[in-house]
Amino acid sequence: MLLRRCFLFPFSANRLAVRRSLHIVLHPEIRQALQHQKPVVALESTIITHGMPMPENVLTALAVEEQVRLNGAIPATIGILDGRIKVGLTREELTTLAKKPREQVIKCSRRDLPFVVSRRQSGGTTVAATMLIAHRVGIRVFATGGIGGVHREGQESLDVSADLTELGRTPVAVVCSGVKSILDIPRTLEYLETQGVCVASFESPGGVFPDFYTRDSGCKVPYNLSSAKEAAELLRSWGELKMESGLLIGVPIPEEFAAEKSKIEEAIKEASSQAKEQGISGKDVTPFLLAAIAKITEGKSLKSNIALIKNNAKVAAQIAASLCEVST
Ligand code: PSU
Ligand code: MN
Repeated sequence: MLLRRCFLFPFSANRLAVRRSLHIVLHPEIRQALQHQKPVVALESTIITHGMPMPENVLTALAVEEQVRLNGAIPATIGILDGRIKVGLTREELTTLAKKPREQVIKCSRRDLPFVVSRRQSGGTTVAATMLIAHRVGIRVFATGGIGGVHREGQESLDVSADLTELGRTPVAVVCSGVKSILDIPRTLEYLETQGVCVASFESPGGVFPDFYTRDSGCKVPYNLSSAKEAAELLRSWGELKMESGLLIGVPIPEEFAAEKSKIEEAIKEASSQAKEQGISGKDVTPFLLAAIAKITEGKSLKSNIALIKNNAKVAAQIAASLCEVST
């Protein structure tokens, strides 16, 4: 597939010199792509280290990268190996990270980065950490499954994902299937509004926001994008305005993989009460709930998870490519 160059890309001035940063190692393909202003899509690695079991994690990560390439962009999976922050993990590195015993791999959000680097540890980067690193090297588009949010009863526990504050302060466009229905979606959207994050749905008439496993969270967002081109126009204006906050694009899960709302709700309730009983807290909550829901639904939720992230990678690549003009 012919890769396109960005001629009118509003960030090209920034991108002419690929930004160098201590502790960050760019894969040569990514360095070249950024130097030549080709479309690049960042991908996170917590989904590999903490979000899915083996071997689905590796297979999904590779399938997601393939989707990005098939749709005209270059994938840059971000993760940490022995204290080095890698942008563009190779297949071998990705497999090494996935195969490490869980206790040796840290789930790295913004706050965890300096510690993990100082101890030369390895880790999967969350949406927050991946955004931060992507921005450091000049990548503007990032695809994932779902972002973290305000947890149910978060108004009591203050369990609010650092992904939301990162979206408020880092200019990266995150393409996802909205906010997981294990979270409090209305409060998450309120919080994003407070943080000044522009939130839009994608090909979801009426601006209905997706909720990860199903297409309709029952919540509306103010804007809907009806094509990758429209999304690219939004990104262009966002760049021209030099917004210092992120952008969130919610793509509903493909119809054929969507879960039945009542069944998934039941599984979520069951998983949440298991978490409470077992005293799961802090950063362990999300991985625990994802694994418990997969078990309760006998793997169905995992299938939905894989389908939606592949679809998001496709949309993100099309948006990144659409920001560029065909080279002649
Ligand atoms: N959604 C998934 N799988 C995941 C995550 C989200 O289906 O692994 C990860 C993402 O990396 C996200 C993180 O950034 O969980 C949020 O965790 P927390 O709520 O602890 O911030
Ligand atoms: Mn949390």
